[in-house]
Amino acid sequence: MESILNDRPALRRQIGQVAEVAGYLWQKGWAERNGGNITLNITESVDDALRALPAISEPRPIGTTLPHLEGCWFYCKGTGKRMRDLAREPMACGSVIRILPGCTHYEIVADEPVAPTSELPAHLAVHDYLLAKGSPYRACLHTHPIELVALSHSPRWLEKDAATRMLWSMIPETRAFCPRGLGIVPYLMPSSQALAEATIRALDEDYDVVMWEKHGVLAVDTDILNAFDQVDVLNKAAQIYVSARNMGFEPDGMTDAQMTELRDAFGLPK
Ligand code: 2HA
Ligand code: ZN
Repeated sequence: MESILNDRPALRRQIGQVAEVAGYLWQKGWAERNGGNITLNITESVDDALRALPAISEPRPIGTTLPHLEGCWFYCKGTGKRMRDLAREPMACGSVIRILPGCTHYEIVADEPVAPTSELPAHLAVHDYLLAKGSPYRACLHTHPIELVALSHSPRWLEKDAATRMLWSMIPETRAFCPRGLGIVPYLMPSSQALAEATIRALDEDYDVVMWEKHGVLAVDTDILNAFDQVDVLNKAAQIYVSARNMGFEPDGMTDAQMTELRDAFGLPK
């Protein structure tokens, strides 16, 4: 089949990682129906032949101006598409788009005219923010991890860094592998510009993973596997907390001294 992935091993590998993660999301029960979305900044894998391809859609508005996305290309999960299908057919359940000059519109380039994710405003705003600060992060993941979303239903865990401290203290790896913790975004309408703006503010407080209250998380990292891993270690910690509560007790958590020792031993940023 004709695909822009043919004869482009770097791009094929990146999209293959998206498909791999989509399968994990489904298996974990974090991607009911069309839940969750993934975008990948693939600009560095775009060659002249790809740049020369005509669009397969009309220009579509982003809804805002994102000046750092000039010349950028993205793989985006398609709106309404299921992660479990994307795991098998990433180019039928997502598409490659390019940002048009002026950074107010995009167009779909390949392989099929699949409309990008409903959370495109938040995802593109995040990529714009990452480029503006010179970050090496190129992947953005939104998913609905069960235990983390459950935590966000209690005001106790919406206090700044309350969930971060509890999750870090459940098992040492959590702090080592999600070293910036969990930022909090108060409930806002899905797909809204307000949610996009609040997400950027939360990331800018120095988090790689942020909780959208009573909805899900958004995570950023160098590639999609690393973004997934950060959410996975946080949710594992939440599951340990839930298990202890189900056994009838509030878990002690590691002590402050043990946590500080870990931070210093691993040279962690917080
Ligand atoms: O794409 O999860 O938040 C489906 C969603 C929107
Ligand atoms: Zn969602």
